[in-house]
Amino acid sequence: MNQYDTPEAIAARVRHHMLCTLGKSPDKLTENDLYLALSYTVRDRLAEGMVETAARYERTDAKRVYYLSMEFLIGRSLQKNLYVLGMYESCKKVAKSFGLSMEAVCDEEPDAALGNGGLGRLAACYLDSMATLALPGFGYGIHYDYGLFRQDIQNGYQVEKPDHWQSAAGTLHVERADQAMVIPLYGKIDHAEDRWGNYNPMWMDWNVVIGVPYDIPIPGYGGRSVNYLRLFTARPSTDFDIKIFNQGDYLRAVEQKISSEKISKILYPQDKLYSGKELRLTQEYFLTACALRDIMRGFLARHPGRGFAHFPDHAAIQLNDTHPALAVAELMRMLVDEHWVDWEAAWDITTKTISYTNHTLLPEALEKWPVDLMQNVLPRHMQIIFEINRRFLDSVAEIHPGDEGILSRTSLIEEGEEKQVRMANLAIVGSRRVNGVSKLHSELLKTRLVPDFARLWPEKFVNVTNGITPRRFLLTANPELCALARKAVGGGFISDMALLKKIEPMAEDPAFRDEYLAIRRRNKEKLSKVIFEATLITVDPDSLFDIQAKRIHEYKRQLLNALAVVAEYLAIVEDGQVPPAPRTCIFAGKAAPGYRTAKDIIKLIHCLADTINRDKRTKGALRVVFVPDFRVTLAERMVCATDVSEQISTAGYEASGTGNMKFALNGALTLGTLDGANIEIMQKVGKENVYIFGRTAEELALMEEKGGYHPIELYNQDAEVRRALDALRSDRFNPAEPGLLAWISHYLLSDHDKYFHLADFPDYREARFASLKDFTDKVTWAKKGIMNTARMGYFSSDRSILQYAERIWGATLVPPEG
Ligand code: 26Q
Repeated sequence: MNQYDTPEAIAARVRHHMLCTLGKSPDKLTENDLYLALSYTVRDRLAEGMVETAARYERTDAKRVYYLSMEFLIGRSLQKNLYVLGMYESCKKVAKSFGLSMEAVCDEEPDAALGNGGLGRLAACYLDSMATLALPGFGYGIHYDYGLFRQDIQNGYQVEKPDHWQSAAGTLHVERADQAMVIPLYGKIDHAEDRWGNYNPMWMDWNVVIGVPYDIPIPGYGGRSVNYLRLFTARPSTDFDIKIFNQGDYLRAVEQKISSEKISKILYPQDKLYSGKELRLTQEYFLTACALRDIMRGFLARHPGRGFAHFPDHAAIQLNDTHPALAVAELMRMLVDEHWVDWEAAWDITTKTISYTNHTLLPEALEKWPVDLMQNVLPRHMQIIFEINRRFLDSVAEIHPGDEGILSRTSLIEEGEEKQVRMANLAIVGSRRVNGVSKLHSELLKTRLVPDFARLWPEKFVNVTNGITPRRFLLTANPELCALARKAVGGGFISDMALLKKIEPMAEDPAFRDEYLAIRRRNKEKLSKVIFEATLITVDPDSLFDIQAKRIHEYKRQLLNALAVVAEYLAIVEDGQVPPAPRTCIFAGKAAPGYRTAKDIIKLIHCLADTINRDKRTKGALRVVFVPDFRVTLAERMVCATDVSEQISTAGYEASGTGNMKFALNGALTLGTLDGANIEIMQKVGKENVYIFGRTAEELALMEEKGGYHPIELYNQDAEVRRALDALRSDRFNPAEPGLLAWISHYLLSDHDKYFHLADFPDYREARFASLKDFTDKVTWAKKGIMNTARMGYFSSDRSILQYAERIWGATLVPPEG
């Protein structure tokens, strides 16, 4: 036991922080007081761990991994950190001694929502795993003032509200003002020559932004290793301002102050169609430049005089999608312009250091920046990208003489009316490894998205299937299930999820099954309360909880789910069918603010909920709810309370999915297509423990080739499809607003529905019915759930990180001795 472990010791630290940090009497405290005092207590513990860990990494001189990401979707920290440090149970007692409930105390913390969805949450899971494995790995990101918008619902529509998360989360980070960074932007190139007459361009007359680091400690399980996430806030440069002030240009000085502070003001929502926003480009450069300066400073401090050729032995830089892909040009610029490394050597260093993870195959989601814009914001980088491209295309032309097609396809520059920089091509050319995030995705990446590059460099392309951290999505989200598993097989599975396999035989133990179901039932009850508080809708915890929670997007096909709900409703009220068990259809997710169809889908779900929940005939049979403001904390409450997990994207579109893993780990049965990681989940947990339906990616491609997709035929053939679509057109779900839902049948009956909703509909309906029937048999249901939990070990982010370390980074673990 150390000074942080016992309730008495923790209470003493709490009293100390009440008095000395918060300046309040420690005798009487509110939930918020205790939340803050405990957060400071944890921060003390983590600060010690961080110093100890840094010294260990220093001693071993191990290779460091730098994870560059525009997004880190962290969620809440206090409760998770207490679980990770083994302090939660003691804190519960402390809270009780003050007359407070620990859950209410944790509820004081706002989510740190510095991300949009899967990509940002993956980054957070990977930080957790790197710390748990004692891998010297550090996150670099932006310390946004405003995270992802909060979602309010008004009249069934999404309304975005600002998320000023820092106002209530003040104890998370450690400011490092002494390590601030000077970042140039804009300016021009002076095409000068050096004294030997060589071309020697100089980037001049730039503006300056200061990057101030804020470190968020990331404890590994048990707290022995504590890494950190370094987030940068943009500040105006006062030196520079003073110069302008002295020149008397007061307004310009103030203007510049405002524009530099804008850079870390807000996280950009992931929009369907993204058009080149200058502020976003400055954000991407700001992150990249701050990170690379920090990395370089560390390298030079630790290896003075070592020579840059050794840089790749000491640093691996991972690009989380193309958002930080400017790192390729920035590292080249630093080496060539600032450290006088010649171009070939600099290129060798760069392409041994940087690697790139792709997260999407959607062509419209590939990042491109207008050359004119980049020239203006980053004139020297634009020059460097042109030079990289010139040399790269020369090498391609040598391998494929006379093949103009391959040159235009692989060029870093897209020609046309407006020239654009293709960030994926820049990232691929500048990387040591390129990886997809599931087996299927990595295959499609090579065969469909960038086949030319895959042929040029077959060994560059690798797969690392995504994973999730059990510390948050099992230990914190489902402590009761953890306790049950621990009782049965010991606690090792929190840091070695493969050990969960050992609970497999427990599926045959009636007492274990009963307890498994009882835990699920209590979690569903808690979720029901959350749902009621948010929506005033009562749901029955004994009904099947069927949940689709993820960003709203056409390819994820919330519409397919909604259409099945309509069909099931009509079967009840028109045909008098009595379903084998009651089903509660739960939806949650945010739509990008500019994504019209996604917002209309949210409205549709509310229309269905209003009509169906009000209809007495559906009582005890069907319920529909949309839970607003999906975020990490809501995910934690949902994944442990789900019977059926909807993973129904059009095959070939969901790169991996990670929500699918969170639900399955907690024993929900996947109702899904053969897409992304669903395929691997099915292989691991067994076909008999999932509900798979729908066309494969290959079948869909073939259909497109041979005559295309004609949903009207399905409408004519299938009476249920017909009835559901006709009902949506009839205004029965929107009596107050005629015509409101007519778009749906147009959409779904169009040959241009890229997501083939109706093609999979009959099969989907059957799979839904099969799951509902199985649900009535509690023994079967419990067995299937237990098998899911037992066999999901592979999807731990610890496994993913070990594969990154081996296949991509060449990094080793640095565990504490003893
Ligand atoms: C781009 C430009 C400007 C503004 C925003 C963006 C932007 C932001 C976020 C583009 C994309 C994203 C996020 C993408 C994402 O979350 N992809 C998901 O990544 C997961 C982790 O690999 C996968 O599991 C999901 O399948 C994939 O959809």
